[in-house]
Amino acid sequence: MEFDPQRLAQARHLVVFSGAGVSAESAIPTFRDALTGLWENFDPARLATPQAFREDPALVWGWYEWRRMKVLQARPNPAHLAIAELARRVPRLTLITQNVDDLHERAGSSSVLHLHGSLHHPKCFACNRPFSGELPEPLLPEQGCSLEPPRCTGCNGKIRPGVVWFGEALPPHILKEAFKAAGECDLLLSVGTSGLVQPAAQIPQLALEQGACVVHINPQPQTCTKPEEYSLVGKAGEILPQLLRQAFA
Ligand code: BV8
Ligand code: ZN
Repeated sequence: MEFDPQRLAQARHLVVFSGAGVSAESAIPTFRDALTGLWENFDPARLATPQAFREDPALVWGWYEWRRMKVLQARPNPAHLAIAELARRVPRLTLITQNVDDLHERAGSSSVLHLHGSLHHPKCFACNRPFSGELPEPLLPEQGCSLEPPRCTGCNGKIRPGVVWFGEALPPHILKEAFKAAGECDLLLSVGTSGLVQPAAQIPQLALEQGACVVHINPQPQTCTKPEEYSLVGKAGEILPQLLRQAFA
């Protein structure tokens, strides 16, 4: 059975749950692809940790500044723009992202729930204060380099990326709001995520369990186990604009 795009037009509360795949067409490497050049021999789940930062702060800070540079050079793609347009078309939309870039915001989305934090809000590794200084525009070589992190003006501790590392808890209030939306929505679009990382990967399952319709949008076909679960195989930047045309033309 095919997914009927009219369900988008009939949605009462739509949740969009996005992963790195939604930024892929903005040339932002997905989490696994981000390990090239200097970092190509690192396992992301090992580099995106407090231990790695403790061991070699310049290596980790350099990786995040390289990724932030990629984001500053990037532009939102049709997938981000379609999601921002959806919010203007349905009665209620909750946007939950695993991404640490600000491309949803730059496409016009607001109140984005960042489950894994953001590249754009660095904070102090020692006292947790937000970094009050100005980060210079990162001009790193394409293959990347180590970069000493700036210091906290409050306690002189090392500044770290404002992201949630493996082994760190997700922001409780954001996770609670995301679970609540998944628990009460009638339609959830899961866009560009491999669903490997916990607890974020529970979001589509929670929606399915309470009877919502869940649609996966990914070039990799997703296994659908429930009657109300669909897999649209393709790029988000192509499928989402097409769904909008079919639903709201
Ligand atoms: C926690 C921020 C507890 C950092 C990220 C077993 C062993 C060890 C650990 C665990 C385990 N089981 C669970 C865990 C815990 C661990 C975990 O899940 N590990 C995984 C590896 C198994 N989880 C945690 O540690 C979490 N914290 O559990 O804390 C706790 C509780 C209380 C108190 C203290 C502690 C924290 C997880 C958050 C980690 N941080 N990001 C950073 O970005 O550097 S996760 C990071 O990886 C991304 O945010 C993303 O969410 C995730 C995966 O990245 P990608 O693979 O790039 O992206 P994605 O999965 O979205 O895949 C890309 C998809 O896009 C693909 O499917 C591809 O086909 C598709 N695609 C490609 N092109 C397109 C496309 N789709 C559409 N259109 C296209 N054009
Ligand atoms: Zn500090």
